[in-house]
Amino acid sequence: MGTALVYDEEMTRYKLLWLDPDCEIERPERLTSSHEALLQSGLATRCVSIPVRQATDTEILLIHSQEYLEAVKKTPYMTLQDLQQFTQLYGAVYFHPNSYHCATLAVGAALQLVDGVLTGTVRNGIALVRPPGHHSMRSAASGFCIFNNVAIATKYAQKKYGVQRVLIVDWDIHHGQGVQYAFEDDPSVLYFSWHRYEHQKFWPELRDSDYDSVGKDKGLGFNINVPWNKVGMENSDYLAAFFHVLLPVAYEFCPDLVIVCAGFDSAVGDPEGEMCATPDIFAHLTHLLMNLAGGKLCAVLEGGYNLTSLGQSVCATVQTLLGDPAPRPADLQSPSQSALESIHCVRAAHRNFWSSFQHSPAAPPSEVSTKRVKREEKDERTQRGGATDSEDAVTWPEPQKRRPPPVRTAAVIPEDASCPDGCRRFNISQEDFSNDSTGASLTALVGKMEKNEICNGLALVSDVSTAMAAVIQHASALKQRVLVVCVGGTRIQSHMPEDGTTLTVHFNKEVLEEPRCKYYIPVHLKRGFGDVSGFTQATLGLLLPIAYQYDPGLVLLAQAPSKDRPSSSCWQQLVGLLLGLAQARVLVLLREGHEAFIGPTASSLTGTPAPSLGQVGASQAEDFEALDGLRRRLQVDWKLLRTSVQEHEDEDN
Ligand code: X5A
Ligand code: ZN
Repeated sequence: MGTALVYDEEMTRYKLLWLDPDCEIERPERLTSSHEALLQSGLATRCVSIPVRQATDTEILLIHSQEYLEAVKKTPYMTLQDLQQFTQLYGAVYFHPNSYHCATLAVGAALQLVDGVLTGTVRNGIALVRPPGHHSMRSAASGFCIFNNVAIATKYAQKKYGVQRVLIVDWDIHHGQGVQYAFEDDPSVLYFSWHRYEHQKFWPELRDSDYDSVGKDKGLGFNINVPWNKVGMENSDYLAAFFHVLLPVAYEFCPDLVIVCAGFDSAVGDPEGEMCATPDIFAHLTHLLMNLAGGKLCAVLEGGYNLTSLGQSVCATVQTLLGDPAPRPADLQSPSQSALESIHCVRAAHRNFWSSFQHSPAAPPSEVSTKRVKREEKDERTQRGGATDSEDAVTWPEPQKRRPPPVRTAAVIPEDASCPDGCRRFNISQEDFSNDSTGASLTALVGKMEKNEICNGLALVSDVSTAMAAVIQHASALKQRVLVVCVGGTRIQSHMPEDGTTLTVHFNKEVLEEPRCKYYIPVHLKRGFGDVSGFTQATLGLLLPIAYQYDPGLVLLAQAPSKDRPSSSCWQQLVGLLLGLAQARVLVLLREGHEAFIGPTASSLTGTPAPSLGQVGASQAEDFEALDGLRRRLQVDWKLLRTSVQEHEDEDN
């Protein structure tokens, strides 16, 4: 199952024909250089090329009005003067005689991608298109956009394939108001957008882009806006928005298809966004979406105006779609105060619509409201000494090369057990499968993972504690931080070091324990692992933020003996999400007697998207409340757990 690349040079054949400082950044080179970056890095040849086509009138009319379509259709025959005049009808957009043709190809490219993914020709893919689409409305062009590629693709997927729920993730730095307007009363489409807002001072300066636009009528709750009120947002701000807003809702929504409005003007160096997130972050944003909808993900290019940053970001996204391990999310800071204010406000605005937020404080305290800052306040950009005049001054480190190991998944299993699909059998002693040889095999395996010869692995062991101790000892000799995720069991037997060389998160149903130290975190799930919503809440809102901040070099996932086991789809989600850490160096320990988990574990480790969990209903209040309480206690140490600005709690410790 491959990754589609939908691209055609024809979409580079239009440009701005007159002077307009607002529009000059939208240039043909955006596409040529992104495509060139994919060719140079060798990623393009690994993708399945899918040709573009022109969208039909009927398809364009899924979103746009007849009058608007007819008007745009006349532009190829206009004089330069007429084109300029026509352009004046709209905001921040330009027309060229070839714009209409390219706009039909951009829509057609998105539709071809949807076809590829929904027929199963490919698992996922990206469409590199111009013009972008997310600003265009039923009867209006806007912000370089003519037809709304993603909105049309969404309707098309629903109509042609009977897809029920579509999640649109708009990580472009502008608000896709066109997408919001197209679906704001439609509960079958969940639209999430973050965007530079600056209390309505940033283009398109709409009141509708704020966090309190939550959808209308039947679509109440299905429109989620995260307004960024300051420039300079970083990786941790974006991840916090994913962990604490998008992902809990997305899992609850359970989409059948994910479409990304993949604008890369949200990355560092972009003259429009002026944000500080690095291109690598798109590897993680992509990864975090790849276990939704059974992996059916279509990315459609929107903005992105710094050609270097754009090329790197496109490559980070495509390489992740292809299944290569993401780079380590090094040095994550606390989300900024301003980002936390926004996240707090969004969660509060949606608390009645999504069970994950039901314990969020009701209304943002007035001093935390993002409306607090008066609009006439001094411009942030000049205050920060940011990139007002020279965008070229912004630099960032070259992204690290991602070199996937030659072997993806090793399996340490008894001789008589058959090797799961896609795995390489890895036993030190083939003849004698005893405890000792298992230990030796495990340490040898960890050594090979460290040397980048094998990416990840699973092992069937007779005693999980002993195996765990052996792995931890060996890993610490290699000076690797180890994240231990233990599911089930009563208490971790082996004595874990508490110096930060390992971090243990222990999900269990049986015992209620207090965290012993910053590096031992027991998570009590009263209702057990059968409770899908409690499990996802704990994984998304607690485990992942801590794990990303800890940034392990190795992840050890162990299933301890327990009567209560997670469903295999929960387990696969957990494995899939953990693969975003430690460059996918994940070692899974399964206990003899749990052979049924070998297949699903292997499938996830080899990169198969986890099956959907189904629409996640509300968990019993007590679990959510307990998890929220734990999250609040731990956020002193683990700042990526924060969902709001802290007044005094921080200083308590
Ligand atoms: C697709 C996109 C931006 C328009 C900016 C107008 N449009 N100032 O990024
Ligand atoms: Zn944009």
